[in-house]
Amino acid sequence: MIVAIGGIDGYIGWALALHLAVRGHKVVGIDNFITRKRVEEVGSWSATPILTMQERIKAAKEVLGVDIQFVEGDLVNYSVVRSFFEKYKPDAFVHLAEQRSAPYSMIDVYHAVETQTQNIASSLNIVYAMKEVSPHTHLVKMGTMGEYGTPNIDIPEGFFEVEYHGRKDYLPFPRMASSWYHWSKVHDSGNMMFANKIWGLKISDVMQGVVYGTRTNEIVDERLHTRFDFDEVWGTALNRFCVQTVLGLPMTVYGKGGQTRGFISLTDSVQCLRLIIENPPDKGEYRVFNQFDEPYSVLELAQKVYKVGKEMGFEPAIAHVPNPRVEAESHYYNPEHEKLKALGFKRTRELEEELRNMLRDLSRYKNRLEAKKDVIFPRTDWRRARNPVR
Ligand code: USQ
Repeated sequence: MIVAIGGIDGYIGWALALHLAVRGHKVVGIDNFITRKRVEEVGSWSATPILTMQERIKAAKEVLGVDIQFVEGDLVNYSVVRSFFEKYKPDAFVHLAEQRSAPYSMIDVYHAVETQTQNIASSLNIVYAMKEVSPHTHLVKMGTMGEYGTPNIDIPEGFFEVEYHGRKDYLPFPRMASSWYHWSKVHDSGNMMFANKIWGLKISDVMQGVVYGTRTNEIVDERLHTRFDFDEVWGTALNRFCVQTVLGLPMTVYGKGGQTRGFISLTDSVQCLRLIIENPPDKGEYRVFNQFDEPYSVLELAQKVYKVGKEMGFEPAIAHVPNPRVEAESHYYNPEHEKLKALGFKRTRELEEELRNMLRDLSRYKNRLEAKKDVIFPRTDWRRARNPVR
């Protein structure tokens, strides 16, 4: 298949490109390198040193024997998107090119507006370009489990049957997101559903949980590393806990740590995305997947890192710091996740094994982590936007 990856330079994008290329898919990526700039903006960098795109592509050829094509471009620019679709007419387009950090979107009004306008505009540009020049393309749109929030009932995969005042319907499950970033994905989901309804485009909307890990089966050489963020804005919970443990810093569990989320390893994330690509929807179908291995509370994860860290000779510690976010301390959480299993998804990495790999991999880059120690502790506060004057 010809698979296009929007955001190929990112954490999942690069790992997915290698995974698909090794399996014989023709991969073409597009990126404007904005994540590199935005991570620099908050004073950080990737824990793993990452090469330029040209060097990455060369390394993929030398190490894995695969060819990856690349176009530099911004998906917010419609003419760029349309030309891309006209040229490559991909069988699938995986949209991983949105601003993906909740804290980044909460910094101030500019970051909130930037997140929502860029995320929503890029997705709209893609569906318009598909409709105009490539209607056979299957759009795999990265959404987030955070769209649903934490309702006090089970969470279905996108839709549920509801009865109200004696009448029944099959409707989108309510979305109750918890950051401007997560809301941008909710708005996207509405737009994707509508694009499918009016033009019959094939769309898979992927509600993914928090991703963790430093490697996949294809990342077998230092030159093939994908990025790995750990600062308070770009790093996610479990990845940050491993970095904190390597640095001898306490793990920053926000509040009591009762917040529960679905988590998935990077290896399993790219496996799921491949299954979705290789099993496209029927013509005119819009489908929703909940993509995660297992739900864990934040405290449970910190305790796992503590246990594995201790076994490996680190001196882990857990700190309960005031929660900078507005979220429930503890709550019911039971999302369904059967559809990917029906496509053949089987979890490949056990959490403790993956934590061992992460702690080992990150220890090799301890100097890079030390150098950015100051940007690890949380400072972006949901209740207090920073001075918005530019
Ligand atoms: N948390 C801590 N300590 C930390 C960092 C986070 O306790 O040092 C807590 C947060 O308060 C939250 C949970 O861990 O309750 C998850 O936070 P996160 O930063 O790991 O993840 P989140 O902001 O939800 O966003 C990440 C990705 C986003 C993706 C989302 C999937 O950045 O792109 O959409 O995970 S989900 O969480 O399922 O919505």
